[in-house]
Parts: sequence; C-alpha cells; structure tokens
Amino acid sequence: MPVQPTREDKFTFGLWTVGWQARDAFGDATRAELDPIEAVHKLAELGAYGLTFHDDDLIPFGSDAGTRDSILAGFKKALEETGLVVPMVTTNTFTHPVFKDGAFTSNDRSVRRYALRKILRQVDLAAELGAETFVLWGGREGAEYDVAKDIYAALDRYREGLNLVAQYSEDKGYGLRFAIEPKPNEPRGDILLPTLGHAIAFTQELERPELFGINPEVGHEQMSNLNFFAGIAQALWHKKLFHIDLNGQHSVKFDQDLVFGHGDLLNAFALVDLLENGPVGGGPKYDGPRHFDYKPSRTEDYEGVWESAKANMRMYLLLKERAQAFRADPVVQEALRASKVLELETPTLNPGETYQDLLNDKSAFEEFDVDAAGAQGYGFVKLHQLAIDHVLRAN
Ligand code: ASC
Ligand code: MN
Ligand code: MN
Ligand code: MN
Repeated sequence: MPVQPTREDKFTFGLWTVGWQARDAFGDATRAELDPIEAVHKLAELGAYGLTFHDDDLIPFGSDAGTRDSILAGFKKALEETGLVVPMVTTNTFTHPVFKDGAFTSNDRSVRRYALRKILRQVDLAAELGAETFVLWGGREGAEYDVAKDIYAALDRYREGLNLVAQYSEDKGYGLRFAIEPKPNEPRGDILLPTLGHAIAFTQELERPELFGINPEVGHEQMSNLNFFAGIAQALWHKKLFHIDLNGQHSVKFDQDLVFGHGDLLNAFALVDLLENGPVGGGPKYDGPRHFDYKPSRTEDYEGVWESAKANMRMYLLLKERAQAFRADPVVQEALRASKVLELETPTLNPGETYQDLLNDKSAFEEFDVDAAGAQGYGFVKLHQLAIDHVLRAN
C-alpha cells in the first residue's frame, strides 16, 4: 500500500535518532558520524516536517563561540533550504561525566548551577529557532542506592530548577512550554519522575503549572509494564500532553527504542486512533508534532537507517488509515453501542440530581436487578476482534 508522508502529517525526528552511531554498553559504534546538515536534507526528502535536537547533538560539547556560531549558521541555512522546522529542542544533561549524579538534582551544588546555565543557553536557542516546546529528560536524575539520594530534597531542587527555567523563559517573552519526559530507569538504577503519572503530579507543584506538561515515550512507560495508550488518554484528560515520543518496545526490558509500532502493535493502533480521532466518546485530540524518538538498530548501515526512518512514518500512516476504517465501520459502531462503550459518556447523575435524589431513587438500588446486571455480557472480545480484523485488513 503506497503511503507518502507529507508536511501536514507533522512527523519530526530527533537528530540523535538517525544520527545514533550505535555505541552501546557492550560495543563500539557500528556507523560513521552523520553530518546534521545531511540529516536535515535527507529527512526533508523523506517527507518529515521537522527535527529536534539536544544542544550537544548539533554543537559538540565544549565548542568555542566561533565554532558554535558557524555550526548554527550552516544549520539554519539547511532549514531554510528544506523548509524543515524545529518545533522542539532539549538539553543533554546526561552524557558528560559532570552529570553522572544528575543535573537539577546532583548532590553537588556547583554541578546543579552549571546545569542550569547549560539549560538556559539552550532555552535561548529554542526561542531563536522558533521552537514551541522545550523537553527535559532527566536521565541522570536518580540513584543506584537508596541511601545515596535524599529524594525529598532532590524533588525540592528539581522544582527550584524548573521554576527558574520557566521564569527565565517568561521574562524573556519566549512563550515556551516545558515538557518533562518520564523514564523509570536506565541509565540510572532508578530515575526521578519515573512514569507519566509521577510527572503530571509533580507539575502541579510548580510555580507556573500551566507552562509544564509531559513528553511521554512509548517504550519508557512500557518499561514500567504500563499501558501507553491508557497513559496518553489520562495525559490528555489532564491537558498535559505537550509532546510525544513515538517508538517501539517489547515489554519490560532495556530501552529498546525500536521503530514505532514494531513493539506492541495493537497498543500502537489504539494510540494512533486516540491521537488522530480523539477519545471514542468525544474529547480533545493531540495536535502537536508526531515525534519519533527511536534508535536505528545497531545491525543497520546507513541504508538501513533511512529505511528505519521511513518505517516509523509508514507505521504511523498505516495505523492512521486502519483507525479511520475502524471508526467508520458501521459494524464497529454497533459493537461499541452493544458494549456500552458510548454509554460511559453519559453522566451518572441526571442533570441537577443531588445525592438525596439518588437516595430516593428506588430503581437505583432497592428495585435494581443486580442479578440481571451481573449476568449481562459486554461483548468486549467481539469488539476487540473487530479492531484486530481492521488492523489485519481482514474484514
Ligand atoms: C531525550 C529523550 C530521550 C533521551 C534519549 C537520548 O531527550 O527524549 O529518550 O534523550 O533519546 O539518547
Ligand atoms: Mn527510549
Ligand atoms: Mn525520548
Ligand atoms: Mn530516547
């Protein structure tokens, strides 16, 4: 089936994804360095809308001001030539040894101050490039040993740092929104704000909670054995889905960063259906970039890298087409009704009804036929099979 991504699909890629040289904990790089300018041109050619980067992906750590300026000039020229945009940027606060005990939450106060400076510099660049979202992945914010980190104090320092970054952005008039990216572990034994639920709760404690949301990654939630589709539905409900990292993962193991949909395919189908069509009973859709944060497998050469980049977009578009067919199918609509999925939209109380009215309603309790209600079948398996039939184009 021919599927051609276009700019309207809003597909974006991290520079660190296609540019990953496949160095892992056990082995050396298997691919040569990728010139960011080449990445820009290649992604544009494949139909992407934009790209994102950590400061150090583009400008090597420790570059002097002149080098930084000339790299940025070349990068901006490539953006102009291709029309690619930079809707999101992020800061690398995890590679250099200085961050081995964290950035916002390092036990060493001078490291925390250095980290804030590095992040503020990237906030300036985000604004300069017209980004709307600033992602914060605190990969080193954590510990291996419970006694080595005062979690209570670490959360205070995390909040202090995020408040400062947001205040800076507001004072400068940048209008950025900040998205915290949760991950349970790896590279630290345990990472702070391990799941999207922890991160959403944390945003409520910040000075400007409305400026903070989350950037959940498929595999990161699945590493905690959580249902990503369900988590995204809740993030939408909290109005905290500021950005999303799409990739693939096979259950609870190391962070695989596979191509989107190459892990739990059915969950990916439900996710795309939710993002594209909104909650089945009505509700907000996600309208931000469809951002791929994956790693082309270590076995691949550059031909394989670009095949994998295409595969992400292809998976998304195939699932989008399948989700539209699923929703439009009258048999599915009937099954949704039979399963009372759409009845969940109806408030439990009548308009204006009080608890006293409910207490007076004999049909709700005294006369309610619990045995009949307990005996009814919901038909969920049939509904789920219809979804699978659509995914497999079997209907
Ligand atoms: C990020 C992000 C991640 C990590 C990782 C770096 O900013 O979203 O998941 O950094 O991709 O390798
Ligand atoms: Mn990951
Ligand atoms: Mn990510
Ligand atoms: Mn990642």
